[in-house]
Amino acid sequence: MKTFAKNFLWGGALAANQCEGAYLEDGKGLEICDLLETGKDRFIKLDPALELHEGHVYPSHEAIDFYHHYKEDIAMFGEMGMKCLRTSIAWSRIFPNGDDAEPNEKGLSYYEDMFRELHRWGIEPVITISHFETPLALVKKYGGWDNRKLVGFFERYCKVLFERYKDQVKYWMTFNEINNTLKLPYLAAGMVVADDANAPQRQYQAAHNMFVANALAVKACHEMIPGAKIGCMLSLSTAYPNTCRPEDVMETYQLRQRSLFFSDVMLRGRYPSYIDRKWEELGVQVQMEPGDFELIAQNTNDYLAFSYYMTSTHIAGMKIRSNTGGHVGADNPYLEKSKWGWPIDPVGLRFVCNELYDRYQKPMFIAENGLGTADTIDSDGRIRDTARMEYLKKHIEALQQAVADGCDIFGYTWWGPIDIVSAGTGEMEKRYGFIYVDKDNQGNGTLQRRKKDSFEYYKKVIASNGQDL
Ligand code: BGP
Repeated sequence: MKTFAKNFLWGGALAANQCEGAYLEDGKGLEICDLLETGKDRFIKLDPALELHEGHVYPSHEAIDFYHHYKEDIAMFGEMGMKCLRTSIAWSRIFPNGDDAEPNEKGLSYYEDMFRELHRWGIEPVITISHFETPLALVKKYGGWDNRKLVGFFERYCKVLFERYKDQVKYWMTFNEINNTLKLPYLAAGMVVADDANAPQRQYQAAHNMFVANALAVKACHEMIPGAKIGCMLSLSTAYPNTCRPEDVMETYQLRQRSLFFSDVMLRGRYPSYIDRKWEELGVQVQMEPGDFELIAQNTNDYLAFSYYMTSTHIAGMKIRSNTGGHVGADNPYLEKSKWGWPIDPVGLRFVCNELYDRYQKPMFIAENGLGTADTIDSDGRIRDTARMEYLKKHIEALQQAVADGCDIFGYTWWGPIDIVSAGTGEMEKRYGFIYVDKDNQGNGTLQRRKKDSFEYYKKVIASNGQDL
C-alpha cells in the first residue's frame, strides 16, 4: 500500500488578514477584511459606503498580532516539526492602494524577514498571493474584480513578489477559494454584490478576469522563478444528494459543477461545455478580450490546492444563498456536526481527493482542513482538545486512503495551527489551533500563547510521517 512520500509537506495554514493585525502599520493600506465586524451577519451588515466607524470591533485590526509575534509563533511551529507554512501576503502591505506607482519597501522587507525565519526552522513557505485581501482602495475606485483593470494591478503585484522572493519561495497559489466568488463575492472577488438577478453577471465577469490574472501570474512565475510551482486554490468541501431521487442527484451534480467550473478552466485551460447553457439561463454575458483563451490555455496551474472541511447534503430546489458561510443544507443523519454546525466527514475527504485526481490528474495539496470549536482551559492549565485530535486523526486516515488509492497528494496544511480570527464570523472563539491565544470575541485578552494537547499530537503525526495516529 502506498503511503505518504518522504518529503510530504506537513504543515499549517494561515491568512495575513486573520492573524497579522497591525492593520495600518509600516505603510499598510486598508483591505476589504478591515471593514468586517464580528458576527455571523458580518457580510450583510457591511457599510455600503465602505467606511470604518468608531466604537465598532474590527477583528482583523489587531487579530493575534502575528505581525509582531511571528518569531515566537514560528519557533512553536518549528518545535512541532512543521515542514511548511502556508500563509498569505497582504496585498495592501505591498501596494497600499493597489494602484500605487511604487511598492512599499517596509511591507516587502517584513515578508522577507518572515520567510528567512521560516527557513531557519526548515519550514518551507507556501504563499497565497491573495487570500481575501483585495486593497480597499481598488474596490472603492474600480468596484472590485468585475473590473478588468484589476488584472493589470494584480499582475504587477505578482511580478514584484516573484522578483523579491524568488530565492525564498518555491510554492505559490494565486487566489484563495476562487470559487467563493459565487458565494462570498466580497471576500473572494472584492465586490459588494447584492443578492439579486444581476449578481451572476458580475460574479462570472469577475471569475473571467481572475482567470486571466491567474494565467498571467502562472506565466510570470514560470518565467521568473525556474522550478517554482504555482497552484490554483478552491473551496472543495462537497455536497451529497439527500436521497437517490434522480432530481436530487442531478442538481447536486450541477451544484458541484458550479465549483469545478473554476478548476476546469484553470487546470484544463479551457471553458467547460456545460457553462454556455448555464450562462444563457442566468442571462450572463462575459466580456472577454482577444487572446484570453490562448493565454488561459497556455498557462494552466501546476497543482490543485483546496480546502476541505465538511460535506453538506442537498435537496433539489434548495436555495443556495450568497453572503453566508458554508452551505450546510439538509441534515445528514450519518454525520456529527461541529459546534458551528459543520458536518464532520473524513470519508468525504477521500471521496473528494479521488474525484479531483480522476478529473485532473494533477498534483494536489490539501491547503485547509480543520475543526473550529470552542476550547476551555482546565484548572491545571491544560487544554484537552480531544475533539480536535480525533478530527485530525480521522482525516489523516482518510488522506492515507486517498494516497493508497493512487491520488498524487504532496502536502497537507491544517487550518489555523494557532488560533486566529474566523473568516465566516470574525470570532476568536471558533478556534482551530494547536496553540491557544488568549483573546476573546470583544478583542480582550493578553495575546499569550499556550500549547493545547493537540500540539504534541500533531508533532507525533509529523514525526512519524502520518503513521503514528
Ligand atoms: C475558508 C477560508 C479561511 C478560513 C476557513 C475556515 O473558507 O479560506 O480563510 O477561515 O475557511 O472558516 P471559518 O474561519 O469561517 O471557520
